[in-house]
Amino acid sequence: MQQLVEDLLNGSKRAAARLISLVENDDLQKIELLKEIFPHTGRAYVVGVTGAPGSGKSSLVDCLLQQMRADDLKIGVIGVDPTSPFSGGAILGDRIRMQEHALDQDVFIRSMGTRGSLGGLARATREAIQVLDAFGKDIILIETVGVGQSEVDIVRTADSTMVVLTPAGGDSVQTIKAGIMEIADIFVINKADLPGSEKTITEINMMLDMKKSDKWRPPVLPTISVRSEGIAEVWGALKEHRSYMEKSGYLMEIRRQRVSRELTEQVEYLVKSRIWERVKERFKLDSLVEKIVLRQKDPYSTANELLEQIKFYGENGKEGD
Ligand SMILES: Nc1nc2c(ncn2[C@@H]2O[C@H](COP(=O)(O)OP(=O)(O)OP(=O)(O)O)[C@@H](O)[C@H]2O)c(=O)[nH]1
Ligand SMILES: [Mg+2]
Repeated sequence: MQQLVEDLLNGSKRAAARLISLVENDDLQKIELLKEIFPHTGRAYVVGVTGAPGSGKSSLVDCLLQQMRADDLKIGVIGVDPTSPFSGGAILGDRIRMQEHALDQDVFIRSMGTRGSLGGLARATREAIQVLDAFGKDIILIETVGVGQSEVDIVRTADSTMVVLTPAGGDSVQTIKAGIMEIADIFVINKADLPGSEKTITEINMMLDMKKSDKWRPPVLPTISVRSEGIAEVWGALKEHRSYMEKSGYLMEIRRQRVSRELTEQVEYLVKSRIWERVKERFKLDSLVEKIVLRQKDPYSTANELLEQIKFYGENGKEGD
């Protein structure tokens, strides 16, 4: 693994791919790995791209990639699909266009599916970001499908978030879930070649204007990704938002909150796994379950008994509660 990390730091795409598989599979070595690469992280800027299925996220990411490469930036792309159990990069048809970039040494593309739980996916995504950050990517684009809670969790990892919408046609944009209004730093109205895009843009602007705030006012930008139209404006807005985040101190603030959340999560994860290790070592859970089913015991006192009887040791071997 030491070798893999070294290769990663030396720019090996193969090492990056293998290390992401490692974190994705929740490999036992993963904590060691994350420790190892941590000093090399913190440089990349993370951009979330979310929106309904088929709204044109991948096409937009593809166009943005070209813009960013023209500025000579090194780019990582992670496609996260909570509805897909697959992962590894070669599954979604819409990624085929992006494969054109596969030969570019400075572009790394990877897709990730659920495999485990959704919470696990958000975690694996964060860890994959760490790997690409250590790999030296300047910008990491995260594409997530949909706008449910799991995507919001993933988006919380991003420094800037773009929400991709399409012209509402006859529908009113009022149907947009409240959640997205909150997470968007930039609204992209893609497929602006379709009817109704002007109306959609006006409506979103009106909604944004009702929310009085002295903070960042998200721009609402039309694009036609299939023709690479409007992309320079989106890239410009992204750079503006980044500079706003840096100058206002919000970037430090959200990164601090993120670290605090991750530390909490990591402690909870360790406590949980160590307690379960001990419990499983000492007790036959099945027979306890049986007794509870037969009403010979109740789950509440049983849980207390289990915790009272196990000794909980920290990493240095000292006994604790
Ligand atoms: N008319 C029009 N079609 C577009 C535009 N951008 C994307 N599309 C088409 O919309 C379809 C979906 O595009 P994708 O980029 O795969 O959308 P996506 O949001 O990544 O889709 P999922 O990842 O499956 O959620 C494709 O057939 C694109 O060719 C656009 O600006 N105008
Ligand atoms: Mg896509």
